[in-house]
Amino acid sequence: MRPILATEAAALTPIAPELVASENRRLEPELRSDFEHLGAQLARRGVDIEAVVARVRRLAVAIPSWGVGTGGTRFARFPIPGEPRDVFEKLEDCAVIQQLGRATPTVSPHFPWDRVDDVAALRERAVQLGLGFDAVNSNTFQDLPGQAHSYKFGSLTHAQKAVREQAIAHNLECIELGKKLGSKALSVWIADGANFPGQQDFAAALDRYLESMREIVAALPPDWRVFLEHKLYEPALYATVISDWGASILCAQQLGPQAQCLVDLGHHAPTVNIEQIVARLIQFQKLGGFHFNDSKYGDDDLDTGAIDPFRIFLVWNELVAAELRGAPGFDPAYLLDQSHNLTDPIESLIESTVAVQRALAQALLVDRARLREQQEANDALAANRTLRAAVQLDVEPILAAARLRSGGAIDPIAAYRASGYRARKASERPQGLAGRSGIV
Ligand code: LRH
Ligand code: MN
Repeated sequence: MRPILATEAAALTPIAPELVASENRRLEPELRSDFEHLGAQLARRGVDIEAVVARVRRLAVAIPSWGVGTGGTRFARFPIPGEPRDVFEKLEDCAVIQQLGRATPTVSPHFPWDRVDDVAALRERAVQLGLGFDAVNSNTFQDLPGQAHSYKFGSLTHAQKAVREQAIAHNLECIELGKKLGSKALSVWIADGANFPGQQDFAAALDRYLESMREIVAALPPDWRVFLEHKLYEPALYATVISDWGASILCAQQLGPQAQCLVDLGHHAPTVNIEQIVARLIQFQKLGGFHFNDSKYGDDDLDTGAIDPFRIFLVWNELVAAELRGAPGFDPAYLLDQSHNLTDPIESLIESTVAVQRALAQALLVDRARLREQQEANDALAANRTLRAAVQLDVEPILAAARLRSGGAIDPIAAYRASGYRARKASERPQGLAGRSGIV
């Protein structure tokens, strides 16, 4: 590997380590007393706070490369100063999130948005920044300039074979890119569906999906997985081919052990019981992973935990229960998938990672022996109280201690704002050139 330039050395820890250390020195005395207090409270409940901290420190959440640029809606996008203009700058911003939060060691790339000429240089840059690559995302929901066939009427399920072959070839190319980057999974979300009753033969479309996915699964290295991501609607507004967990698990079972289901929290109707879907997917060894975010109405891609933190706790309650009982084949991938229209994406991704850690810590505090007794005794109220008791404790000292012990910031948002990183990037990354690096 060639010697690291001075500028790169500085970029390796995007924020001056001394700044983080001085911020921590300011906050540590308070954290220590809060931690001891919580430790005593938990000890009375028979919970070892150190074990909870250790488990939280082992959690790794992948950052979506498309999440560090500002997102938008069909109405508008409001870029902010210093937006990343290419995947190398996206990695730099992801390194800030990892430096301060110490829970996001990998980035999930999206192709062709993150396409580069020199993939080895991209991997080397990530290594220099202390990052790796998680699942690679294919994209057959947009047409590229000069593309032979349009995806207007679908991709892997399109009625015309030539379009399906083009989409399959793109997914195979993503696998090759992922192999060069050290990924171990391909994530496939397709927009395929219909806007009118009668427009699509539901069974024929699903048959074409399976036929195309079989070619993609056949190209996977033996230690890879493919994640099938279901979504109720949008952009298809009448019927989506892979619309729900039912369609997804049926296809994953048809496609074999390397095919698993990915649960994007925003891809369900508002009233759907997502934690029960998670329990089902675990039971049938088809839970591949998550795209965490939050929503009130549709696929709003809001910050995880910003709208309904209890819902993500209920999901983690199922995940922790599965982990503790040693559920067979249980190895979900955890990723964020968000679109940041009004906030600094780095702050939102830091805060959203903490929201995932918080849900894990709370789920680890559930008194499961007592809960099981109450469930078997049909004592509904007591069982619900036992579950809710876990979210009524302030677990922030556990999360801050986990960050501190992993070399991060006790208060990552305060450290980020004190660093002036965004202002520095605003001068380094002229606004005019701010590319459309996010979702719009
Ligand atoms: C689709 C989706 C999918 C990504 C895209 C960026 O709504 O959740 O996971 O490919 O967002
Ligand atoms: Mn998603």
